[in-house]
Amino acid sequence: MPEIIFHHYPISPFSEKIRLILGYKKLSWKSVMIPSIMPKPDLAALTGGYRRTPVMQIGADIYCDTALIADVLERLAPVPSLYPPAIAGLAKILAQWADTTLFWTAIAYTFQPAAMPGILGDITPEQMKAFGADRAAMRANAPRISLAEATGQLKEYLHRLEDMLAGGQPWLLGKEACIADFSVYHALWFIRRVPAVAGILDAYPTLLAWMDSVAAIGHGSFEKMRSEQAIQIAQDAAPASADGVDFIDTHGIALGERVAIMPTDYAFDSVIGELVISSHNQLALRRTDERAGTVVVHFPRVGYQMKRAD
Ligand SMILES: N[C@@H](CCC(=O)N[C@@H](CS)C(=O)NCC(=O)O)C(=O)O
Repeated sequence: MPEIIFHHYPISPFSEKIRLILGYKKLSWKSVMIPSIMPKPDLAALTGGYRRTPVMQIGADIYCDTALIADVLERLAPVPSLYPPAIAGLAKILAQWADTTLFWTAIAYTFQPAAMPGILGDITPEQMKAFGADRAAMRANAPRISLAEATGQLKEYLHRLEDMLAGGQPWLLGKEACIADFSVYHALWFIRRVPAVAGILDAYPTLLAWMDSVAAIGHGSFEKMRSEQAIQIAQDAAPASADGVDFIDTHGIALGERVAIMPTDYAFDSVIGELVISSHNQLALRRTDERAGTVVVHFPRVGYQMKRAD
């Protein structure tokens, strides 16, 4: 098993999704703490500018976005599977809804004025202000729903999720856990950890019991690693070979051309390098960094956009 280096911070919901998947697959991993707001110079040395959280590193390969990180963990440790064959398509589609619609509804609900002090832990008003400014810049002009809409929509989503468990099944899609359990869980985890807003979940006891089962999975075993050491590991390693990976060209861009890749939804920081993978579900580019050396930065297809870099 290669060394799994996970770059994250404690209160990040998407990080909690992957920490639990690491636990589900009983993996050992290295934990590198990253800042929750910009600047993130050590993370940028590895990613080339992608700033979102979390990021997974294996040697000189850097994996952005939890959808792709989950796929890589599935490849490294196929059992137990995140994508049981009979429900794989449905699981991925439900996970994508949870990582976008449900997540942003949960965020809009949780960041209400009365809850502010409990959300980010023990921080000063200046730090709170800096956090707000950072997220406003990251989200650019992305629309944000009002608290009234978030409350009503969240209750309806919670009701639907509670209905999914009504037949007595242990996991959202049946007898086996799958990627959707982890994606739905992390958005609700963010609400539950803030006492001023957690009460909204009390009306859904079956959902709360399911949340307890997901939480009981734990985070696997991990040790702390310093970011400088993670950069040194990248510098000392060579990226994995991309030979034999399927090439699917939907952009009219050949392997080896210089490209810029960035998210389609928010945090539009582009990463520039030479295209090395353009497969059915992944895009990856190679770049050379002063501190990290030559690294390959991987992104999922879904949720990302690529352009030729001029
Ligand atoms: N689609 C991304 C979303 C990641 C995301 O939005 N993460 C939040 C934290 S939970 C983030 O990046 N916030 C800004 C930051 O950490 O700088 C994924 O699945 O990894």
